[in-house]
Amino acid sequence: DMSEPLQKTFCFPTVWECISQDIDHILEMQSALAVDLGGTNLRVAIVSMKGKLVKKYTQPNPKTFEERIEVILSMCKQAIADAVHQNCRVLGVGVSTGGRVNPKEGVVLDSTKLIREWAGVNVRTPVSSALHLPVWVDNDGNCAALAEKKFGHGKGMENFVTVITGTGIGGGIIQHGELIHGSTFCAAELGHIMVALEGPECSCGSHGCIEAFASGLALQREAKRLHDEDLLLVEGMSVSNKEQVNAADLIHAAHLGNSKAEAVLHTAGTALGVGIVNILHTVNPSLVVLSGILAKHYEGPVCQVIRQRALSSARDIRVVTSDLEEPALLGAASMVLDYATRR
Ligand code: BMX
Ligand code: MG
Ligand code: CA
Ligand code: ZN
Repeated sequence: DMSEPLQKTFCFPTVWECISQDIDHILEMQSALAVDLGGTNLRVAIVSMKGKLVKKYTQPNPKTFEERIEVILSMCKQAIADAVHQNCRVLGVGVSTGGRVNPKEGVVLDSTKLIREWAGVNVRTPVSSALHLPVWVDNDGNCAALAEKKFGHGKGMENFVTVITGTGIGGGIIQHGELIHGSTFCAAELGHIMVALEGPECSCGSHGCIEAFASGLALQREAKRLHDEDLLLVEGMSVSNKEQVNAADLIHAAHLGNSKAEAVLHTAGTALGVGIVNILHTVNPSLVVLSGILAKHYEGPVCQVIRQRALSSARDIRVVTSDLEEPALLGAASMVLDYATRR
């Protein structure tokens, strides 16, 4: 019998193995460009179908409209060129941005002073016509929620909320598996939930918003204030440049036992916690995902405030810190990956 040795020498893959390897190969190649416009940075990334950040680019977010569009386009062109070398086929561009966004039109309706010259701006048209790719746009907090839903703790969850702390505070609400945008695309601006009648001034022009207590910018403001009053530095601590004192220095000081810094962080965590209790009493989600650099510092205080101040039916909520590297970018990419591959 001749077939015996032949079978032993070659190991033929089954038809099914061939097909699934093919599919894997295609999935690997398909990717999205993600753009994230924040109060400080403009970031672009190549993101694979599986949510892998293949390559990331960062620039300061320019202060003028024209320069911003110019930088977006040049960063995207660079990323498209690099994607070719990485064997990635770019299906489209997803844009995550601070501000109120009409995602149907790809228009930023208005923004706080964190992003100047960014009101009544059509982002889709210039990006799409320069790059010859379809473009999706949504608010950054909303994008963060989409990322949690597709790749993070929100997988398979019908009702959850995310709060992302960066320069400001962004939010996203998933209800019945979908984002809530509201009647004028201003829903889920969770950073501007107010928790004090006479609180610190917010970048939106109001007072007492959770963003004015607990954002990166708010902590930086407090760190600078303490430093100006010679109350920030404790033994074992130094800052190289007084202009660059920031939230990290405040956290460092608190960990070294600076009680003033601890008090600032405690107020910030409490304000955020009270804001989140308000969210629980509005949409009653089953999960809250905290993300951004400060999330792990806030998880404890937020849980404590919920235990103390939420109605008992809302108290058993799960609060977790995101395990995603870049929720806003991943969510921007998910708009492309979900819609561009829909049949
Ligand atoms: C501000 C507001 C939100 C945004 C949030 C987080 C603007 C320009 N921004 O509250 O729309 O979600 O900041 O943004 O109106 P980031 O700057 O922290 O990324
Ligand atoms: Mg951001
Ligand atoms: Ca939002
Ligand atoms: Zn505000």
